[in-house]
Amino acid sequence: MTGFKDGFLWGGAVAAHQLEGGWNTDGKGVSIADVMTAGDNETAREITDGIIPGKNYPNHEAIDFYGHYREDVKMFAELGLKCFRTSIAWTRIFPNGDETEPNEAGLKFYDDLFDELHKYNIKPVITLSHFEMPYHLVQEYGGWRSRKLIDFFTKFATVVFKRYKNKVKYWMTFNEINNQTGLNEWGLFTDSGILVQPGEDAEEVMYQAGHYESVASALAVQIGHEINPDFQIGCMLAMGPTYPATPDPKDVMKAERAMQASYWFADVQCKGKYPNWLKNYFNNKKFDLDITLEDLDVIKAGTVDYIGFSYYASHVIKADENEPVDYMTPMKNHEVKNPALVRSDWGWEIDPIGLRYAMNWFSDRYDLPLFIVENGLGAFDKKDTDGMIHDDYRIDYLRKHINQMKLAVEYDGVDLMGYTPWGFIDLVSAGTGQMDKRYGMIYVDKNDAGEGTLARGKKDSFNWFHKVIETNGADLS
Ligand code: P53
Repeated sequence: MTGFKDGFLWGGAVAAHQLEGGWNTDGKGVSIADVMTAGDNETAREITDGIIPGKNYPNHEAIDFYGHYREDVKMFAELGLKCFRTSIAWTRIFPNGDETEPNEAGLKFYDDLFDELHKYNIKPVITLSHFEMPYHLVQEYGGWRSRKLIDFFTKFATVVFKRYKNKVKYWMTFNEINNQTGLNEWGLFTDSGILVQPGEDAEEVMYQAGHYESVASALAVQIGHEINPDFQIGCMLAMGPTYPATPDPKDVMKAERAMQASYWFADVQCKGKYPNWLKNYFNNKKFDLDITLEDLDVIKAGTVDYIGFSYYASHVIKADENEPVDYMTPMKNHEVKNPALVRSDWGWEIDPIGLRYAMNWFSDRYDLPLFIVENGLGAFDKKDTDGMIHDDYRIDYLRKHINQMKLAVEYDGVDLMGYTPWGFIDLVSAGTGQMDKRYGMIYVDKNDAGEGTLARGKKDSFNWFHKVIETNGADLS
């Protein structure tokens, strides 16, 4: 017996652009992921002006799930998954984003995929927008700078809600909608299709886009519930708690500011209103934002059913003596290492207790069910002399996180719907575009240079996670 409820959604998570490949197959349009090159730990992914021949675009082929999904789903069933989180590539349904009619071949692909999942009693959990909006909407409308995007997005949402109303129950609107609050080029592009132009205030642009997305998300929640009242529609936030570097109240306040600056999206999507600090901040900054009273009513009426979130790492922040404690002083200039923690090969601080902390933080504030829709360790895997990958480091990471998750459920009374480790089948990293930053329990034979047979294989973590699911989390050994 564990505290995990009957029907707990043990699963695995991916996103369309990171595994499907088939980037221009069956009428699919170019997405923003299709114009991002491969990088690595030191080199940022380049966002090119359209597709430039000769450049390496890892998402174009990815792991060709588009061509392998039947055999892959069979393996997911063998793993014991109760659910499978993926996204619907917007560009398969509306290749440019602003068409009047959807692309039937794209709709058909997801019909087939969902049927295949249901064959094995695996429930699809679907993100509507996961870093893969149509590139045409960037070129033509400047991405989410434009209010028109609300119509394009809700049209897309309506089409897929109707089409899959009997095949999908669990939905999320925008993946990691709060990534853009870091104001870096990557987050603004992947979340909102925005490249900040000279003379623009990145912060103001981000708040405008974030507002339109909040309205679009709230409309989608309302539309979805009308189409099928049984739908469970959540938000999706990147959760990485920020701790103060010391008990100095300046550091504590700085950490509080960092949390506010990132999780205002949760207030908007869960409580249906902007937090007071942010309303004042908009005024103090004299931002000229298009936020109407009607929008605020929409936001109020379209609150989510649950909080989906990713959790990988925590952060530590240190106040600067010479600077006011402001909301948007860039995190990266003030982030310090946590001496209590060790880091992954990519420098992400491994903090299982932080997951319990995050669950308490969300649960106390919003009193909604939680769904951990991403968690995992990106690592270099090496084949042993027996040709197998003995990824005990990954098992150790997952075990420690599940243990904390258990404590949050059993002792803290957190209402948890499920747990879907990220990239349980190796795929293209969103941040770096690498294949060799692996999260998988299923190995895929392909490297950073794009070489490999694409053959699938089981790592040790596969059998371990199978047992965890089978015992509903009782046996983590
Ligand atoms: P990668 C940064 C911080 C937190 C979550 O990330 C992030 C990122 C992106 O780097 O993204 C989520 O692949 C995202 C997934 C992504 C995964 O975390 O950079 O929802 O698409 O792949 C892991 O190691």
